[in-house]
Amino acid sequence: MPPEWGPTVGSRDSFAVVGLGGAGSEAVHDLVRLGMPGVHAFAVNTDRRHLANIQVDQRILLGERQLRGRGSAGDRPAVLAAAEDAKEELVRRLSRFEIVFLLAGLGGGTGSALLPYIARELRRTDALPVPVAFLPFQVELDTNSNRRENTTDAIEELEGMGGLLLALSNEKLRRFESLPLHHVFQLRNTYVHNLVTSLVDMVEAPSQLNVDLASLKSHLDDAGISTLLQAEYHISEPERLVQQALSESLLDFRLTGAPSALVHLDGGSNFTLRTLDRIVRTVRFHLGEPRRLLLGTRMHPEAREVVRLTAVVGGLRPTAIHDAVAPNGSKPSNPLAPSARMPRLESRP
Ligand SMILES: Nc1nc2c(ncn2[C@@H]2O[C@H](COP(=O)(O)OP(=O)(O)OP(=O)(O)O)[C@@H](O)[C@H]2O)c(=O)[nH]1
Ligand SMILES: [Mg+2]
Repeated sequence: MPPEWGPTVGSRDSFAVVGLGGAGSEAVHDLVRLGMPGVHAFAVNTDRRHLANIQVDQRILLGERQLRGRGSAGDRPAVLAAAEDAKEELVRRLSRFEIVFLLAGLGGGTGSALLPYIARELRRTDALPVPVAFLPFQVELDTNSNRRENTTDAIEELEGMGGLLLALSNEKLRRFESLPLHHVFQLRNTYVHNLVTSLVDMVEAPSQLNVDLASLKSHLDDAGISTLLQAEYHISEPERLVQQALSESLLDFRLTGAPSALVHLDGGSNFTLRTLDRIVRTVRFHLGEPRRLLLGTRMHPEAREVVRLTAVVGGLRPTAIHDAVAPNGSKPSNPLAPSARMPRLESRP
């Protein structure tokens, strides 16, 4: 257990991160290593040996009867059957949290089955599930029809549910292609860590203009498919802050003509109304006049050079993530993620 590990917050346990299958569990392992105070970590897998090496609070082995603890080798229906057997137990353990981040690499059997399955079951409870899907490399999809089918089935089910859906395509990691692969996955996991901790901070810490869990949930109810964006930038360039959140994202998304946004800003005593205006104006410009904009701020008593923006942007096209796994050549361009620049991937202090 890492030294940063703190007690869970509040009377009801507040937050959980749950790794599903191999890639999802490895991602949660990294998140824990980067420090998630107050966040409970789980790993769920059909592969006993893989599960044993993951550093989390609780490990859950599924499908011993069907799969004998050896993983599913891409057999999504077998994992769905195993999940059905364990449904009550899974829901009982996970529904006591306010927000449950569910992480999985799509394409294999375990993560592709469990991500939509558990998200759907949690949506029937008071917990807010936040699926985080890692989309396979194009070559995996082009050369393996089972991986493609598992991926598209999972995405279709997730998009059909609406709500928050964070999809990160491995293809976007090609901008780091000269680095070792494990390092690239670590960079991506650092990016996910920033997203998770931003959302947790946004709903948890008291603010001047408050965005709490209830307002987040009611915003999501009406927003269709939504994504989460996060950036930090120097206070002197508020426009760059917004541009960075939108254009340097590793997430896959495309907007409809009528998006909505919940924007939360975290700054210091030197954060002025003029800075706020410039940020809001830039958000409105980039989102093409959102039909709804909810604003939250938290200003710390000391001056801060850096402003942090966390945004939940709704109104994504249901086919947006599909596009990310479309066969080569049939991909439309992403109007809001054109940048090939290096994103800032360092963890926040
Ligand atoms: N090992 C690993 N794979 C990743 C990672 N990120 C994305 N992937 C992708 O995750 C996809 C799913 O692989 P796994 O997670 O191993 O599959 P699984 O969910 O355990 O499913 P089965 O092993 O088939 O039961 C693959 O297409 C990988 O390309 C990562 O950080 N580590
Ligand atoms: Mg596996």
